Amino acid sequence: GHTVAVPASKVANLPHATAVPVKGATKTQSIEEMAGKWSDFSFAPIRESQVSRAMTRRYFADLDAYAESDIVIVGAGSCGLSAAYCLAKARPDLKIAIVEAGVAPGGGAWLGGQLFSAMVMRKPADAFLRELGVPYEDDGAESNFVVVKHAALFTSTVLSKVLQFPNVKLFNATAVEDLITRTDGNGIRIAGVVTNWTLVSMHHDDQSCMDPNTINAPVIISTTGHDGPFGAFSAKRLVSMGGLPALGGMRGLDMNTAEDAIVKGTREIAPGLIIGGMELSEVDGANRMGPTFGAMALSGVKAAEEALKIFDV
Ligand code: AHZ
Repeated sequence: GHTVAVPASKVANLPHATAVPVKGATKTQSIEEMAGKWSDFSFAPIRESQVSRAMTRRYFADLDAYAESDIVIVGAGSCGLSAAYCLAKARPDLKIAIVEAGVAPGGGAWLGGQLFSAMVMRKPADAFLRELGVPYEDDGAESNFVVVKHAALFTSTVLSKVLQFPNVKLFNATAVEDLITRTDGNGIRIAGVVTNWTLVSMHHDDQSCMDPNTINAPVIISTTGHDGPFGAFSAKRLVSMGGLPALGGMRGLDMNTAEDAIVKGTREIAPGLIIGGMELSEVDGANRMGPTFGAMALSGVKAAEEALKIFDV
């Protein structure tokens, strides 16, 4: 085996040496203290039911707490995660539920484009990278864009920050199947989301009695991406329920036009429903931009701003 010895004097100065104290834990150790002592090694004992309860108790407490949320973000791609970050940071008093159909949050932002690693962000979206503390390369004053060496570095950073906010809960592997609506004299108001396990949503045709669950919230931010197997969900549902006359339909690729249009157009499409990111291209008939992600980050920033306007009323 290969072990790396860390001098004892330095251990206390490493940030990860400060373990979070766990209630009832026998002893808090650093990984450096374990080094070279594997023959005496054993985990603290556990019973299987404790693992079950540790997970289920928290999950059901979250389902209970977030059944009434302040904001639901549908889709945890680059736009949804950017919106979540801004909202959770600005308003620690608001309960923010993120519902993501996939097991893995991040949407299309794990690669920069095709199967390439680097992620391009046009200026001034570099401001959002500085806000997150994501390192990037800038070719200097001549360059109108910056490059993050791997898209996964952006996505994992924004994701880890979002998940650390105490007022955010991510329900992944969970699909939004419908919108909760209220009708008053002024038409339809969106008042929450109807959810189901994604695997259940995929089997409504061959299994019965798999009714969904719900989350009530006065503001929904939908960022489900452009039309595809899961994409543009809320926009399409809004059309089918008569809340929007028709979809504009995403147009062909034009980076310059597309990114400005998505950021500027991010808004409350129907009362209580803000649409951002590439889902918006289906509403407005905007172009796609391909592998440039600045508009996704800044559409998220704007979606958060639009949501807070609703709360400030
Ligand atoms: O799983 C979807 C993905 O993670 C999720 N999602 C879709 N429908 C859902 C539903 N319930 C819950 N009904 C749902 N979750 O939404 C996420 C969308 O992420 P994305 O990366 O596809 O969208 P985005 O708008 O954040 O980023 C778009 C990135 C693109 S596409 C593009 C082009 O095609 O030209 N260019 C860019 C930068």
